[in-house]
Amino acid sequence: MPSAHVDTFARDHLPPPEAQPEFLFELPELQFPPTLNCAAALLDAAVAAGRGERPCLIAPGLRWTYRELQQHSDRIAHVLVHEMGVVPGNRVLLRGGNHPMLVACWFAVMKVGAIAVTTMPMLRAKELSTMIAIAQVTHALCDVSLREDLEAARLMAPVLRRVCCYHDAGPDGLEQAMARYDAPFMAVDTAADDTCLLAFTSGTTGIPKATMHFHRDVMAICACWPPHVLRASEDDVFIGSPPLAFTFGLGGLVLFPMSIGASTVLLEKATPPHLLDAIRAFGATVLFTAPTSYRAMAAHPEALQGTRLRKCVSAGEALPVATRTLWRNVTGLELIDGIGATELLHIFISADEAHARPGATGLPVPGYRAEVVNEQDQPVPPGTVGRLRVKGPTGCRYLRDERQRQYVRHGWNYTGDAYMMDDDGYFHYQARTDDIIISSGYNIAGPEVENVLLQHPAVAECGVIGVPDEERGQIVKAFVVLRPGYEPTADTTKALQDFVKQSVAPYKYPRRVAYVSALPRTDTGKLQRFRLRDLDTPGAS
Ligand code: 3UK
Repeated sequence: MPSAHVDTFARDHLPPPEAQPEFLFELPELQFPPTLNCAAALLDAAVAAGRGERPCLIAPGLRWTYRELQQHSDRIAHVLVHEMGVVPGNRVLLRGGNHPMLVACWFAVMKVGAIAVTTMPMLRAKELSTMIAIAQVTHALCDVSLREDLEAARLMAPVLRRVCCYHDAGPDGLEQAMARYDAPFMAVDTAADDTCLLAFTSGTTGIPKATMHFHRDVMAICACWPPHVLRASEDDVFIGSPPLAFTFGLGGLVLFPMSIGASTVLLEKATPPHLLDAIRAFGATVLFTAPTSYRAMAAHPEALQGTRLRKCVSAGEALPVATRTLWRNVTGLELIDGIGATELLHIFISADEAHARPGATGLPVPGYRAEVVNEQDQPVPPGTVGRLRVKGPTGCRYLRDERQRQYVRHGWNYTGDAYMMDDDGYFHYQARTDDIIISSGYNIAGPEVENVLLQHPAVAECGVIGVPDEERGQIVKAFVVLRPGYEPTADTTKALQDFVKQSVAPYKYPRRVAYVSALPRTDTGKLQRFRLRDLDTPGAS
């Protein structure tokens, strides 16, 4: 089926076929037609199926039905085509907090056959200009409150021709333009393998990488993890913290609820206190957030009493056993852990409430295969730590980037994680492959030591890394945020060290402990271990 792209930039910069992963479409629900537009499949089809009057997007002071979202998206699609000059295949940057208008813009970009490049609100001009240059972004839709950094980025990356702002009452604002159109917009008949989104990895070092995903990939993630593991229903109310620029958020807060006709609450501010309030205020039933956010919310048991929550999903980082236990004690709910990656679009190993095993991420999601292999790419026996590799209906395609050959080898996606599979086929996370600490010849996974420290009452949060040491190569160092009422004294350090020695092999105990008021984290909630390494100035505790 021919591509609908007039601008062939994405297709021209796909990785060469031999550098792409093998894709698996074994499940009957993964048989996609040659033409497929994910906005037609998720939005227009829902209205056509009679769901038009059902609630779809909810935000403070705002409630859109499926039909209202469709109307907004159609108007924006007309503006993109008739006023901004977007043609199929163009890259359209989206910039805004999690809000119904951002979702309407996203669906409009899908409908016109363009490619969405959704960006985190926190990004500044420098980072935006890098992304604009890599993705050759020609157009942008932006929340007016975040306009300045985008305008500054445009001076650095003039390929960006047109910017239009929403939440802007002025004559040039998107709302004024939308008011000029009220006809439906027929979605462009894109090929199932036309790229529809470029998602930048939350990589911590080097030039960011853009991962390419097709209309088919968006539908594939809706067909795998949600029906087989999450099993939510159309009456569920989704809520969560991940930004829509992070594919964890796009899937969990937009694609998955919409694929079953459910509704979703979008919050521009979703720190643990805001999230707690909103869960109650909106009667949310399905929650998506990161492990640290669960831990912070669990510290307020009173605020979690009597909510309607029934399913809670944790991803983005390893889920410590202590956090799983705490959440169960406070809410009675077993967390659904899942590992996903921007390269694979969403979750590929997970376990539902009934199959959860503390300490394990879970089993390969139906549609995916996973293996643990050694340095020679040979599968290792159960119980052995090695590198995780996966394949399924989605997989890594970096836009014009040599690092493709590191992530994809022999048709498999290598996620960069060290894992161990047990005798029952459950996958247990160890650490990022690069973060394994080697001290006096012992391999130590930082997260295992973190898991222990988190069980000590003095510890609110912690991060464990290896720091250089002349004698031992590396030694284990813990950065600890103390709970109120605890002091950063030598006695506390001794108590924490003894606590670790009593729980796991003593060689894993943190020989150094430093106290900090907060840990460095990305917009997606991940601990930035490289910044902890920078903090490790010689001479400091
Ligand atoms: C780590 C986990 C242990 C792991 C993501 C759900 O996190 C997402 O994508 P990113 O590209 O990062 C991928 C890396 O993050 N990770 C994520 N989840 C877990 N480690 N347990 C977990 N449950 O190192 C992985 O390689 O930012 C998560 C859905 C979509 C996503 N993009």
